[in-house]
Amino acid sequence: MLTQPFYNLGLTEQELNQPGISLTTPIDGSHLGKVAYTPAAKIKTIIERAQQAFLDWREVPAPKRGEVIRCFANRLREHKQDLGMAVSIETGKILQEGLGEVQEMIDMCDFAVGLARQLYGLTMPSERFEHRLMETWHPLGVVGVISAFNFPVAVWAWNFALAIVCGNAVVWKPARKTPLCALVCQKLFAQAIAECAIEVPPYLSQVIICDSAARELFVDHPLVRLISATGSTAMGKKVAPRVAARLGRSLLELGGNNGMIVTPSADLTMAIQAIVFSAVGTAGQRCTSLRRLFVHESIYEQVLHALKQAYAQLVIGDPLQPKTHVGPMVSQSAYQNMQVTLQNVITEGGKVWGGERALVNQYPQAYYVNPALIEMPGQSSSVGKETFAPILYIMKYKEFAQAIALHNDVSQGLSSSIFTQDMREAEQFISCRGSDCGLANVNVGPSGAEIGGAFGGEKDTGGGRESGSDAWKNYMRRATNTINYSTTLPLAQGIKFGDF
Ligand code: UN1
Repeated sequence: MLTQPFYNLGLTEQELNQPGISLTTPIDGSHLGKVAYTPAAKIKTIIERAQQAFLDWREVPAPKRGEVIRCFANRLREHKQDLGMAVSIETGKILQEGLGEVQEMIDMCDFAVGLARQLYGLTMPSERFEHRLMETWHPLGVVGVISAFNFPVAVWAWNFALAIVCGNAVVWKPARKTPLCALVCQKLFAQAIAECAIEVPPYLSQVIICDSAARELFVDHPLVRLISATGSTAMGKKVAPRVAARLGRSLLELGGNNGMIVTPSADLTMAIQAIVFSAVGTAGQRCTSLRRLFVHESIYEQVLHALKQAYAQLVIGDPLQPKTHVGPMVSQSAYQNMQVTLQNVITEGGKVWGGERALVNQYPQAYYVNPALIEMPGQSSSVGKETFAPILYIMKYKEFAQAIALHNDVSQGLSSSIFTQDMREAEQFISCRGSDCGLANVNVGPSGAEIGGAFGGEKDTGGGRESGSDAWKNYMRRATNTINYSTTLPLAQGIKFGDF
């Protein structure tokens, strides 16, 4: 029963049978349940309740707020298997990756717990006698999280864990394809609150399932001080101007079109491993998936041959089976987009291996594909677009500088990597004249980032940074404080204004 993990995680029969959106699993197209849309008329109340929760929560000392996230992490550890399965079932990603996503949540919670004692501000020397200049960080308010289907829980957790320890309330709008994972996370958070000794205000964490009218009300509401949105560049371009129009903050994690350069000195065994995982993992439906491969002409044939051999060994099928490497695509339309791109690249001079639908007889209602390898004569217009599918374009280069120029010659700037043993090439790639992406890796593929670093990218990727490092600052407001402990009132810049 594919619904079992959701029941194990606390959803009830009634909650899975509301009038509303009908949900199916990409695994075999079978019905999972129905969930209700949040009525547009309720959005305002939900946000106002979140604001009330925030007003109480901001008074709780940050380390105590961290304890609640510690309790949540304990729930996640306990339910890792069921939640990992729920992720697999709702998205179609293989169980290893579903479990990986839950681990990513746990890691993020652990990070946030530590951070709860480290929300540091700087102290600067004041130019004035007996004055102190310093920064303090305060909670922001209501944080709105818009998450995508492909990471239905981990990316929310990046935002949620930080937002909560920073003293905010969170309203979460999950992708319409993956609301069940969001609802079970709410259950686990409720359990965490119940067993934690900290008093938590009601409505600190809420989920809304929106049609477009409700989404606009959410995005436009002035009490939602930050909108953190993950999804396509097209979505970001709709959301960001609305938030900007009310001078709200947005944090965007949008499309990627990630590249890898393989140079003559590369360890090819490692490179092939990395290429295959990054290109076909999550059926090519990660923001960080590898889509563009630039191989030096001297090793091009060797790399292509090795990739074809590796692709021939991929096991495509039920993502819950331990031997499967590639599960289904998320939907029929995702599959159709892939096919349109494949048609287009042929007219652009591409030579395509794979890409066909697989397992049609076994799963007539699901969309499994053979990942596609495409030799491209150059970076055509299709290569410049992000098709959310297991499509890998392979291109030759001669000069290293040309490879970097080609690599950067797309509108997106999320993740990138180089395989080389030449330290000059490696250092150049991560220097200011190298990759223009938010993530630039050496001898590591572009997908599968750890939570400890700041995650995000430039250009059409939207510029946001989430998860580790100092990304917590997105969820707080900074106050600069000048304190005078002298008995006089000297003005800054030495201005003389007279005595009164
Ligand atoms: C995404 O695809 O939206 O680095 C996020 C990775 C994962 C997160 C991907 N840790 O691939």
